[in-house]
Amino acid sequence: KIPPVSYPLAEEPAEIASNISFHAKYSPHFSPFKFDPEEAYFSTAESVRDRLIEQWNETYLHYHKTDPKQTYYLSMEYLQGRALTNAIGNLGIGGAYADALKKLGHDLEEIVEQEKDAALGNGGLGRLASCFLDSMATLNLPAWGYGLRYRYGLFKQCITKDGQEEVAEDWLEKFSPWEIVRHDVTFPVRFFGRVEVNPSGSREWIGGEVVQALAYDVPIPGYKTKNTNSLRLWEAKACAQDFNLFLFNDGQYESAGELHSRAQQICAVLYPGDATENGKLLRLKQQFFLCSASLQDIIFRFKERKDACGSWQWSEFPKKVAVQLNDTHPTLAIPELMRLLMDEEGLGWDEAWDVTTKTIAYTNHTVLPEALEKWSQSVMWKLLPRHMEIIDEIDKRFMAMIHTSRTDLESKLTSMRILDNSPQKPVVRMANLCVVSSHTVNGVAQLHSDILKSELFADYVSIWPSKFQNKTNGITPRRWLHFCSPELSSIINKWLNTDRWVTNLDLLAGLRKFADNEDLQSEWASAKMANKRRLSQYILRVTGVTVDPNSLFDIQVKRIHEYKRQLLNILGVIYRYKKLKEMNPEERRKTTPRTVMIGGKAFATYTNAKRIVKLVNDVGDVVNTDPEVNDYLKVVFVPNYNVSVAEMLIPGSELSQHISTAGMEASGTSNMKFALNGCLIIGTLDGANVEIREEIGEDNFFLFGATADEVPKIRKDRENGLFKPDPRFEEAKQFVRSGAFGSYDYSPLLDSLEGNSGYGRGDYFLVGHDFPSYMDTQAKVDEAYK
Ligand code: 26R
Repeated sequence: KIPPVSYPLAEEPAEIASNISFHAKYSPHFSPFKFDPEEAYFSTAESVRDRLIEQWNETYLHYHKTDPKQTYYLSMEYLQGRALTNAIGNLGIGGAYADALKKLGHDLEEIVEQEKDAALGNGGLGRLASCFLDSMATLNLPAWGYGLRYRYGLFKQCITKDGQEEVAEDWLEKFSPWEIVRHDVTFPVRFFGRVEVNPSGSREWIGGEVVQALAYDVPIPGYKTKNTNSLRLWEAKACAQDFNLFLFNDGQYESAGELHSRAQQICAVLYPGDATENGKLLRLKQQFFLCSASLQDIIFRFKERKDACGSWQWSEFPKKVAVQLNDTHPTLAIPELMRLLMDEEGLGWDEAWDVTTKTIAYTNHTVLPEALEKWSQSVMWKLLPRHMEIIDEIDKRFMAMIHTSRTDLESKLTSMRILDNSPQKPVVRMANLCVVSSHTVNGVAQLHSDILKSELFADYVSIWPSKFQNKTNGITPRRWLHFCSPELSSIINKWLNTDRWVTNLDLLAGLRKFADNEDLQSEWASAKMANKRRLSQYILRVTGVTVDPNSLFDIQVKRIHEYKRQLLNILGVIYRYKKLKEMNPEERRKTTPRTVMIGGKAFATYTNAKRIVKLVNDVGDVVNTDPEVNDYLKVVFVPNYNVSVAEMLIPGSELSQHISTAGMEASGTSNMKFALNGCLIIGTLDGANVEIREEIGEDNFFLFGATADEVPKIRKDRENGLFKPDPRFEEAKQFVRSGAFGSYDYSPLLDSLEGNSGYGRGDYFLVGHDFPSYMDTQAKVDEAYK
């Protein structure tokens, strides 16, 4: 037990300032006697962390005493972004810290910019995980996140004359003040090896290589509550015994440290490329590492709490533990929980299965076939022999159940099974394993959940009708309005006469009755203008392009993907540019000036996505330097889109584009962030757009394009040669082919929009089909803006 210690937490700016100075002096990170913005950031963060630690320990003790059912969110990704503004905002001490820093000669706004984004995720799925953590803490839910502490998170995107270049981003270069290493929380995680049958008949997984999982905890403070949850990130470490001193002293330095460097590889990077066999194996190791360490920790905590109150049974486990799988990436939690219960705790199959299925739930985040995980059975047998035995048994029992009680489904069994034993490449279908082993399966927006039931998981619905549910995604209103647009936030406070909307967004409906009030409108417009000016300055700083805050700010930011159709956006811009060129000056003056901003990262090996990035940049270079049109159109590629850039862009937006091919975007979450910031949407009926449109009203949503149920017929018609392209679409493509945007060869990209079928052809994403209705709808946007 730690001897009681009291550490007065400062409330007054003067005390806070001295607290910050204390950290600068006694926990220095740089040479003494300097207190530049960077040192000021670290000292400020440490001073904030002191407060979090108090609340955090109290929260843990509270959970420990009250032993509530606890949720564990298992995710390979967290896109946390920066933590400082969020922490002081949630603690309600933002003003005091700003004043304290002023006393120390610094400006809080500049200090928070010193922090590097924690980008341990790729996009929507990772940011959703981080938003959930924030909201669960705010709702006082006992909920922890588990993830991996990647040494290198998402790459930094640099734009060169060749387009996107990926550069490693060292978020831990100088240390993160928001993580605390728990040297006492370690678990062994095994790979490879073999299964041995003990004389008693029980099975044991032995041999292979063992690495240690070491816990790093990140505090997750709730808003205006003491509740502070944890995000526990695992790091892989080898032990001292794994270092071969003999080899080292023999001069064989690399071999001596081989086990150490193998352990280090596990958490080296977020999403290691899986084009090679090595890459696939490493990704699978990462997934198992997360699952095994987290479940050992969960079981340890369950037993600790149970042992404290006498005798207990394993059937109580699902009453205390809920494990939510963020997509199929942590699927191995299923066989790992089965293994721990049977091989380590001595339960029989039926009992272990009952506990496992009552504990585990699965969220699906995509219907794109290329994103549905399938792992080679041979790789799995090699890396995880005991888990493959268990998966094999789950598969067998599932088949037996169909044969005995659902003979009507026997003809579907080959595709419903967990194992795909096709001779060319036997694989494990992770989504099927999740569906069979989880008590609930959810999609992330109503339309997406409906598609799961009618397509991807249709065959299972009659077996378990109530297993399939919808949980429409959400976002934290703290980060995505209250903190990123303090101007708009205080206007809302003023008109609602409360700030309770920050934790209860339904209250925003109270603004409706003031919608026509001119004072509210002008206050609102001036907040928007302030945010547009701030954004303009940012754009100038990072791109050198001057944009006019009086033009319509039109933004599309998300990962670059053909289904998200940034190509539709830029082809529309290209057509607009061509028409502007053809106009006389007087005609141009009648148009609505627009600044089109597009940002997002392309996966390093996704060639067409990279071509889209290059095209947007090339179009920008031509348009922005064309004196005839650049008062009426600017095209900006916003480099290195990440959480912090989003916090700058979204408050300054007036129109945002969510224009995926209907049925392909599971939910989208930036659509919610834009809408929350009073931005109108141009979009398709896809993902959560459907529900947002119902909420914000049809007049705030510029709808266009095919609907999800029309898409299959449109594709079929095209295959049958029935597609008649709109002349505007042909003109836009032809303009690019003519070399108007430089000599780069865009034909592979444009060719993907041509022909009636074929790989990389036939316009699978319906850009050509939706182009005319997109252009007509953009014309309505221009009129509305006037
Ligand atoms: C395993 C690998 C191939 C892989 C596939 C897919 C890795 C990562 C992904 C990311 C996917 C699953 C993703 O990010 N999906 C997004 O989830 C968001 C949160 O639910 C949705 O808003 C968004 O529509 C969806 O694309």
